[in-house]
Amino acid sequence: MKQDINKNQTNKYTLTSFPICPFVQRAIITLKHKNIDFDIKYIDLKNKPEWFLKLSPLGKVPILEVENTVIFESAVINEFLDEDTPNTLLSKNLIEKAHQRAWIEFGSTLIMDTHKLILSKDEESFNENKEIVFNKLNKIENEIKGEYFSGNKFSLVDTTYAPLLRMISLFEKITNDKEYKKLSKVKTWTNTLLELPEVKESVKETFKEDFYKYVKNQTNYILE
Ligand SMILES: N[C@@H](CCC(=O)N[C@@H](CS)C(=O)NCC(=O)O)C(=O)O
Repeated sequence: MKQDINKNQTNKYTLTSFPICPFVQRAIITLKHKNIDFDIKYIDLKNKPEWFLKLSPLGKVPILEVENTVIFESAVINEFLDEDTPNTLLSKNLIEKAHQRAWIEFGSTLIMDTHKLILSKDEESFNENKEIVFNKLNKIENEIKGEYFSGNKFSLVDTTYAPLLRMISLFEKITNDKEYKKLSKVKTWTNTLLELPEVKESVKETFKEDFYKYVKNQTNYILE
């Protein structure tokens, strides 16, 4: 459930986005879930503006401008946003919090693996990349504790995996695979996350078409 309007917000946040980027979406989900007011700037990653290259040390989105500081790396942005506003989305129990952070890190790597899988150019590389992704999804399957990753409370772990699970859900070559079909908890978790308004609203209405177009520009294999 989304939190009430954040009345305690003092800082002004500006997020720089490339709309189909899962790392950006992860930050938007946190902002929207916590009802944090923010401005958004869109850039074209193929034609990065000078002002952006000056602000982003790695030339990557997302970046979050707050006061006169630039924060980069989506996991750090998320933790900052979470700490800068009430009602944390991480466990208050230190061990559980470390466990959540570890699985967030695991999710960040899996986003890259999944991106690679989706852009595989032929059957051989697709199968190799699929093994890596499915191996990790199987590990996640054994960690999911309930409706959300950590049980009945939405957390920063969910914000990390929602964009990744949405990407996977767009490709039948992945979802029709018999190994994927066995991942019952991952599938239920995906359905729960994709129904959340903050997850739906973290992308434009044209996301599916935009993402297919992005993929098609690089390979046809996964869409064949
Ligand atoms: N580790 C970074 C990854 C961000 C990332 O890879 N962003 C991609 C778009 S999804 C990007 O900006 N790529 C631009 C480039 O590499 O030139 C994070 O979590 O923020």
